[in-house]
Amino acid sequence: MSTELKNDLFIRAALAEQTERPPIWMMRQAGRFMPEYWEIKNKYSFLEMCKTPEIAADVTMLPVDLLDTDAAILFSDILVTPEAMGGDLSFEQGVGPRFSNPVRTWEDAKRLDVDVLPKLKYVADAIQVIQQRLNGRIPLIGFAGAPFTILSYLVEGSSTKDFKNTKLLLNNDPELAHYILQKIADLTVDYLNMQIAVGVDAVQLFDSWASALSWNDYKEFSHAYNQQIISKLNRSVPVISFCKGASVFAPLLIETNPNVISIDWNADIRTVKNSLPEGMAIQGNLDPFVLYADKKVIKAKILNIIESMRGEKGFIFNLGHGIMPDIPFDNVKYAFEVVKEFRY
Ligand code: 1CP
Repeated sequence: MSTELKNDLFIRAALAEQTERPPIWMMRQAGRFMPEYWEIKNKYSFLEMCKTPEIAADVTMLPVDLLDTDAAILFSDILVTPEAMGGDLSFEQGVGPRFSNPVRTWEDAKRLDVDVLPKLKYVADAIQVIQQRLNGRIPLIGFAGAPFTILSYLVEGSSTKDFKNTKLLLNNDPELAHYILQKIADLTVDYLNMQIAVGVDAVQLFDSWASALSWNDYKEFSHAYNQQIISKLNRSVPVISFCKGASVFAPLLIETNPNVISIDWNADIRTVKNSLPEGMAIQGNLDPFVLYADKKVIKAKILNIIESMRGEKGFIFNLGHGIMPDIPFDNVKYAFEVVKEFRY
């Protein structure tokens, strides 16, 4: 963790302290909506970018410099852990991530490697380079994918709309699902604790596809593992638990005892905040599609969220999910300005 931060607004909010305005960063801020990202992306493959610490640091710093964010997020991907486990991963332009060797049988699952930290040394190296570049300017967030979300990519072999193969596995061979989920959970604990040891200032667990599950399946196949992971983390830095579907699953998300829960846009943020135990902070929850709209609308919808949190301790402004690649950069910049000019 950085010894002294020049801007510690994000950390103070994550620790449920009152701040003069909400800190702001955006999920997927280090990405494709920035023309400067494409200048780098056109020269390298996505995995090359993740695996070359200097390039990962360059991309991490793009939104920090261009948008003056209150937190940086490590440029990497949740899929680097399943890749290190043995997944043959590629990212195809316009198609997204693809594993050529999906994991669907016991035989496939037994081959998954869990002793993967040496293979992920490039992440530790990137964190060190980024922290040198940040030089205490703002905190750096590390992250990992939650086991269920990672499982869905390993089983489907790609992005999916209906999670058909994943659900077939959960329903037909829950024992196998649990076997794989436990492997992912174990290495996620090691991976996040490694990021913390190397120097990130906070970590976020991304359970992007939890919303595909019923309440009971979420409890059994997702929540149980997230709870296990968070209980085993080195709590010297704040832990953020993000879940798409948090509007429904918030009571369970709270049970995992993170410092911050990060919610999507379905719920009224004030209502969810009021259901949190003392000392737990909240992050969210603008619908990212608002950022396609006119500036007047962007401003009104941002202010609506911020105003509704007046008097609350521990609020980090963010989107309810990642920013889309074709959102105009100028609109994103404007959203940052609106939040940064606000004072409670
Ligand atoms: O083609 C390209 O340029 C690559 C696009 C890209 C980028 C910029 C991918 C491929 N990943 C990333 C970076 C990334 N991914 C970050 C960097 C830091 C930041 O937030 O700015 C982070 C935190 C992620 C996390 C991630 N990857 C998630 C969880 C967050 C979320 O949005 O739900 C998920 C689900 C992924 C998988 C993934 N990686 C990339 C793609 C295209 C996808 C598929 C998404 C899908 O299945 O719809």
